[in-house]
Order: sequence, then structure tokens, then C-alpha cells
Amino acid sequence: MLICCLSAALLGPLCCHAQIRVNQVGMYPQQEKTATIEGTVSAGRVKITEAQTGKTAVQPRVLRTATSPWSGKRRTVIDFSSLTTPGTYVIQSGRHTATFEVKPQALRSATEATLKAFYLIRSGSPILAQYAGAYARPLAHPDTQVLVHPAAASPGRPAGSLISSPYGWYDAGDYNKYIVNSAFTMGIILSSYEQNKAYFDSLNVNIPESGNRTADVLDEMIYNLRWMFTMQDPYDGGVYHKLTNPGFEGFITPMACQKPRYVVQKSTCATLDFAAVMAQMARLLRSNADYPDLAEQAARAALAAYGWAERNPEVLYQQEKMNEQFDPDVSTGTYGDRNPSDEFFWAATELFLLTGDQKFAADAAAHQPERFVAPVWGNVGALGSYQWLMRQPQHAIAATSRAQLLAYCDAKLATTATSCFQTPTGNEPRDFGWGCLAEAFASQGLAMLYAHRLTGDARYYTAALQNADYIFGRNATGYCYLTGFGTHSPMHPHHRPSAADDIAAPFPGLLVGGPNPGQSDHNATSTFTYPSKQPDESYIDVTESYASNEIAINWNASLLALLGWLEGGAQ
Ligand code: 9MR
Ligand code: 9MR
Repeated sequence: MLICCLSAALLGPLCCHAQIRVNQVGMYPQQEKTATIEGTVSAGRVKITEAQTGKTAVQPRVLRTATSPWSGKRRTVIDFSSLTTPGTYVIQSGRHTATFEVKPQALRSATEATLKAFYLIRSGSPILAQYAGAYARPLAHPDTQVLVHPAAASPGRPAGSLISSPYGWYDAGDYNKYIVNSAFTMGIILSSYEQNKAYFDSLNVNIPESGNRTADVLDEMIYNLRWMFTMQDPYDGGVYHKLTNPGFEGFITPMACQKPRYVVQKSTCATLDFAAVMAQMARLLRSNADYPDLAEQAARAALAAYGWAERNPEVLYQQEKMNEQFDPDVSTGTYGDRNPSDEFFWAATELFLLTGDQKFAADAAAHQPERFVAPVWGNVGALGSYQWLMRQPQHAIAATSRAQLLAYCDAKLATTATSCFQTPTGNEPRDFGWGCLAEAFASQGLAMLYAHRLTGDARYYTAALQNADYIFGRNATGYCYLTGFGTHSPMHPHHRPSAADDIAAPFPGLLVGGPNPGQSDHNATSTFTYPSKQPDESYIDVTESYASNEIAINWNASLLALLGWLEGGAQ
């Protein structure tokens, strides 16, 4: 930063974007447009010019001067929504400048890259240059000989037996595959897909299946679905919690990994998440010409899984307890969840939509959440609520869901009035934490889009765009948090394939977790220091920072769901 400002100072009066925070990816001609400038500035000191000609484009007005509730920093929010002509523009405040673009389809390339990233992180198949360019790599993690861990043993599959469990995506910075998280990933993408089918169907992101008659986004989901099938024990319908190395690999390429892989313990949450997406895919793939048998297979798998969960309603995944009883010990991600009620709700909802069987509607009613929570891997109730709202609006479950959703969104909206970054999310410390850019900003943005579609109230739509703006640069650090996009984006995500290859740039189209005041990846021996302890500034672009700078499929999924809806409904 210092270097940037110094060199800019030598080159002339203009400086870097450090003090001016604006969406670096693009804004739609008709959307609300704001930027945040550090410190207190008056409107007269800020100019917005056309990048090419230097002509004044619009005179911004000061929307507010806001004070951060935790750091006390003063910031100025400027508004230039009256600028609706597509083009590239420069904001100048004193010595500082920032560039932004106004254009139709402003988020299309980000949407496409966010989807394409799933291809790049596929496990168990070669990634070919014709689709992946420089990110091509040979086959790794075939997972055709995976051990049944003692905690996963059943009479039909004793400990140590080998099963084949290929495909799926690598979860995140690590190489393991987790049912809870990949099912959530599919569920949130499909929730947006179902509301914006024509747009998602139009996306062609150049993957091996692009030539078939099925939408690329569904083909990509099917790549994971094929893995999920193998995670179900055919003897009882239960689903293994994860497929994993006993411990995390080093920072090596996928091809260099040699450690044994295990399927580990069945759990109620994994089994129900599995049932939900199997049922949803069965519905979406009905009479699909490319995959004629898949819908039927998925429906059977969903019903068998649900049956197991009914017989085993409280089998939690508790890794430490498991390690006390079984060997080898497992120390990889837990995706532990103490409450399977929301998973029951989601699974019962999808099975009701698939079968029409009132038993599932009654089960869903019995598990309906008491309040709305924007969906995250550990709380999937909203994925069920969304379906009642959009598909069964006359049902009593929908009436309750609607009141809960709107109460939630309205409470968030009320915080925008004093926001430093003109967003409904990010005005309270609890909005920051592990994966918050997706789990708070993107997921809450998506909730706003549901509220908008239900009510037609434009404030909700604006709120969703505001959260996208935050992710793309109008935030406390000035990062555009999507790799490969914007003028200042993460270069060192906690992502083994990106870190271990010989390409300087990380895989493109990946959203990092973002500011996490927990800073649990930092201790006295750490090789890095967080620049700040403030909730919204607890982010550092170093590979070591898995608590703020990892990438993950569920995070990309939440962003894809948000972006696809914004693009699909774009003005
Ligand atoms: O790489 C791991 C990442 O995927 C996880 O999210 C994270 C938290 O479970 O752990 C990372 O692995 C680290 C491990 O927990 C502690 N030693 C260092 C590992 C990576 O550098
Ligand atoms: O997203 C998960 C987050 O909510 C947890 O707080 C964190 C620590 O348990 O783990 C995150 O999930 C990680 C998973 O356990 C292993 N792969 C990487 C995931 C993203 O960091």
C-alpha cells in the first residue's frame, strides 16, 4: 500500500484506491451507486470523471458521514446513483482515486467464473486444458479404493473394506469431501436456479458436459451427485459424514497426495442433507434426456436415506468421541452440528415436493424452524422455507415462513441507515466470522431477493445489490474478495492447489471466507500478523490464514446463488 501510494505520488497527484471503497467488478446502470471514503470529506472535494476523457460525469452527494460502531472510524458515504450511462469512471478525493464501471450484465463474468470454479476444483478426474487453460492438471484422488473406517463399519461393510467413491469437489483449501457441506452447496445453488431457471440455463461455462442438452449448472451439480450416491451404505441407507484423509495434507498438489482415504461414520445431518438434495435433483432431472435413469436413482436414494434418519434421528458427528473409540484418529473438518431438526425440515420439504405424500408435509410442519436464519451449512432450515414460500404459498408453513423471513429482512434493512458501507449486513459484530462473506453477506443478500420476489418491494432488491457491492470492494479492507476480479483481490488464498502450483495467480472465481475476528489461525508462533482486531478488518491475504483467507464450495455456492439471481433479474 505504501509503495503504491509512494509511486503514485511520484507519478502525479493521483493515488491508489486505498481510501476509496467501491465495487470493483461493475454496477448496473439503474442500481443505487455509492462509495465509501475513509474519513470525513465534503461533497465538493469529491469528483467523478469519465476515465477516458477526464470530463466530470456527475457530482456525487454525501449520503452520510458514519461512524464504525467498533473502531470509531469516521467514513463518508457518497451517492452517485444518478450516473446511469455505461462507462468507466474515476472517483477522486484529494490524492486518492478509484476506478469503477457501469455496464449492463455487470455481474455476468463474475457469475460465470464463480460457477466455472467448481469445474476447476473437481476431484477424481483430469482437468483438461481446453476447459481450464493454465489450471489444467492430471487425474488425482481417484478415490476408487477408499477404506471403510472402523467408525463407519456395518455388517455388510466391515472395517477396512474398500469401496469406490470417486468424483465430487474438493471441499475447500483441503482435499477432503464432506457430505454436509457439498449437499448444502448444491441446495443453495439449486434454490436460486429454481427461481431463475432461464438465466442459469443460458450459462455456458465451457466444461466437458457443455455440449449436452442439460444446463451446465446442473451438469456441475451432477458431478457431485455421482459422488454422493457412493456415500450411501447400500445395506441400510445411512450416509457417511465424509470421505477424508485422517489428517490434513501438506501444501502439496492434488497429484502428490498419497495418504489413505476413509469414509467415516454415518450421521443424521449428513443423511438428511443427502436426502434433501437427492429429492431435489430427482425432481429437477425428471425426464432429463441426458441422464434418463438418474432421477429414479436419486429418488430411491432419498427415500432410503430419510428412512435411515427416522430410525437414527440423533446420530451426531462428534469427532473427539469417535477418536476415543476408533483408530485411526481423524482430525480434518468436522462440520459438526448438534441439531438435526432443520435438516429434517429441509429433507421432509423436498420429499414432499417430490412425492406429494402428506406424511412429509406433516414431518416438515413438526420441524418448522421458529425463526428465519439465512441458510448456512449448519442451518439449512431456510432452504426448506424458501420452497414452501415459492411452491406452496397457500400452505400454513408458507404463511409462517413469510412472516419470519420479512421480519428478519426488515430488521437487517433498518441497520442500513447508519451503515458505513451502505449495506444491510455488516453493521453488527456478529455479521463477521468464519466464511462471513458468504454466510452473512451473500446468504442474507439471497434472503433479500426472496423477500423482493414475494413482496415486490424494491428495497429488498437494493439490499441484495448492496451486499454484492460489499463483497466486491465497498468494505473496510478495500479488497474485492473474489479471486481474479477487481483491482485489488486475494492473491494467496488458503487453497492447496493454488499454493502448490507454479502459477502466481490463484485459481480464479473463488470467494475467500473474509474478515474473522476469531483469528483462531493465529498464535504466538504465527508467521503473520493480522493488520487489525476490528471485526470487519480481521482479514489477511496470506496462505497461512485459513480462518480469513480460505476458499470453500459452500461459499462459492452462496455467491453464485446471489449473483445468478441478480444477473438473471438484471435491469
Ligand atoms: O488446511 C486446513 C483448512 O482446510 C481448515 O479449514 C483448517 C481448520 O480446520 O485447518 C487447516 O489446516 C491447518 C490445521 O488445522 C492446523 N495446522 C495447519 C494446517 C494448515 O496450514
Ligand atoms: O466453514 C466451517 C466453519 O463454519 C467452521 O467454523 C470451521 C472450523 O470448524 O470450519 C469450516 O469448514 C472448513 C472445514 O471444516 C474443512 N474444510 C475447510 C472448511 C472451510 O474453512
